[in-house]
Amino acid sequence: MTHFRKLKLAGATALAAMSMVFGAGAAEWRGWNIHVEDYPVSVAMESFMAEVTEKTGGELTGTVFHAGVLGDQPDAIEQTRLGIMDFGVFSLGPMGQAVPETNVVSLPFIFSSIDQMHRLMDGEVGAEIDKGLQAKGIVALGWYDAGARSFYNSQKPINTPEDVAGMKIRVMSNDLFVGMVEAMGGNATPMAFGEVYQSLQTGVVDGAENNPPSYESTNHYEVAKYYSLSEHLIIPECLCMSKKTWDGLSAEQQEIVLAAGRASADYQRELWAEREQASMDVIKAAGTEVNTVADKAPFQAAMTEVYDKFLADNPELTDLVNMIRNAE
Ligand code: BDP
Repeated sequence: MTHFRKLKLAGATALAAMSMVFGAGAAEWRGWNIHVEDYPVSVAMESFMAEVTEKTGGELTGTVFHAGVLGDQPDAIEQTRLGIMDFGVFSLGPMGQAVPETNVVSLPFIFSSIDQMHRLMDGEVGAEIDKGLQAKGIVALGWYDAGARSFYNSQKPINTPEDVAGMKIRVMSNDLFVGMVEAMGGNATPMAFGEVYQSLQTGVVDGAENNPPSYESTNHYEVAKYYSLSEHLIIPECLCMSKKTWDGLSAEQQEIVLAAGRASADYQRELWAEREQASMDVIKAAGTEVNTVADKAPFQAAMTEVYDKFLADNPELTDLVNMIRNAE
């Protein structure tokens, strides 16, 4: 027997022994993350995994892969549904295709504030969306903060919807965001997050939209120096687990995992608040021209057609939309 073959056999025996000790669910979890390592989402995901490992006495272990090295978000969502990926933090923005309920939080200006978003996501609205996710093979363990998204571009400050007209704007992959930009007269280009920097730099797009930490952590401010606080989207993010992985856990493990997910969401929200401030400081120091959109009403008015089309296409989601719109 060759040395190599002996080694392989020894490895296989060790694996078999491990699965006898730990059962079938003993494989290392793989966690998907699009952000760089020091981002609030990333730090909270690490703390989630560490707590799960600690509280299960090492029964459940895993690795978080940061910076999108495991691929783009739409693919990662599919892989999580299939159980190829065990968990990940996803913006609900690009989830609409797979899970229609998530689209309600991608409607522009649907939440009146970040606090309202948290309150509703931690209550009935979050529960409804979790139901939709579960039907598609995903369990929501906690809702993370992603602040509010605003426009940035390389041309000029935006103060009115007319300022967006004629601009090429990158959006996340979801028809709702295409409709949103088109309703202002702009041209929307759905594109992966990782491609935006170069597209801004080479003029493939004039602008994009995101929250301050993402605008800063991706260095987009270097190539699009006008940041206009339109705050048109407040989209929560989900610490999501594959239902396949979840179903393979014991009741006791599920309890630990859920508690760790909730705790990591609380932690992430704290980190988020700090990072938002720090990011604003970084971009201002770098010479970004930041302007507040004094009157958001014309932007909101321009969204009427987006809502009309959405409700016509998804009548079954009317109650969920109204639950948010009528909330205090
Ligand atoms: C960031 C979200 C991330 C999205 C990204 C984007 O945290 O999940 O992929 O925006 O614009 O704010 O694609």
